[in-house]
Amino acid sequence: MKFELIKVNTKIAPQVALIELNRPKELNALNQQLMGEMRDALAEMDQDDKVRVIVITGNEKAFAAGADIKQMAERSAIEMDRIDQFSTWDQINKTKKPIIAAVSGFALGGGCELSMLCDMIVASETAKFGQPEIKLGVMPGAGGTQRMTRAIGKARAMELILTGDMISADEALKMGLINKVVPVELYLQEAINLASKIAAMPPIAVKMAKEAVKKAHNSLLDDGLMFERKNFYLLFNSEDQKEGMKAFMEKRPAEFKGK
Ligand code: DAK
Repeated sequence: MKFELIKVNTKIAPQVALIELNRPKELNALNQQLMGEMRDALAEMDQDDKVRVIVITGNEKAFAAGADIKQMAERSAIEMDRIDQFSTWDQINKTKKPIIAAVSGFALGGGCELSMLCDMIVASETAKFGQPEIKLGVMPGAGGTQRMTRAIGKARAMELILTGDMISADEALKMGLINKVVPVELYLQEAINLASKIAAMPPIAVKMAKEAVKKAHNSLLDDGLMFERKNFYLLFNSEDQKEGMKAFMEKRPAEFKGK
């Protein structure tokens, strides 16, 4: 398969595949094309007997700075619903093989949500996690309110989601959001090492164990995701969303009016 916005290496280590987000100038902002390519690559790897574990990474500066604000700034709730990017995220979430996020730099908004959708997160000391959507007049829409709350608890998730503050890799580790923190020059190799360890395990048991761990919270998660999704769409009918995203593009502080 030919990809433009991701790079794929199915032989980064024996039975380990790597997907590298490749929009460096935009800090790997997740536009529709990139997410579509990721969905297709993961679907193919899930069917490929030579791949047992997948690592998703960005670059040193950014794992991903969020969904592409420029692409969604002018959209209405109805357009968002018609485009239905959630079906792409849902497909990605159905990947049966383990996925490890190797995160350095910014993992914000949709980028943080993508890392949390992965099964494990290995971070560099420079990684920063956050859900800054509130500053744009919206809220997390791709699982952030649900997965973060389950990972770090209500009080801390509430604070991060309502303030839009970022946390460091060390803080994320203490909170239980991520698995490991290593120096920046090692984060990708460390993620590949973890992937290789899992790739050496019996693949059917790995698949079933992953499925069972996800089941531990998924029934409630599905309801929560639907609820989050509805509220996220609704916000695209607000003036504050238009102002928040416009202000980002014009590089000025937003003036919210509560409308
Ligand atoms: N979208 C589009 N462009 C972005 C971007 C983003 N999220 N983040 C950065 N960029 C672009 C910048 O506009 C800039 O482009 P130029 O001005 O050079 O053309 C370039 O990347 C470099 O960024 P900066 O110049 O801003 O770099 P700095 O180092 O100064 O700052 C930063 C880095 C990460 C602090 C800053 O770029 C920033 O605040 N970025 C926005 C972070 C953010 O608010 N993220 C949340 C976005 S909302 C959905 C699924 C998911 C979502 C929504 C829907 N569905 C399935 C429907 C998720 C929503 C979000 O993530």
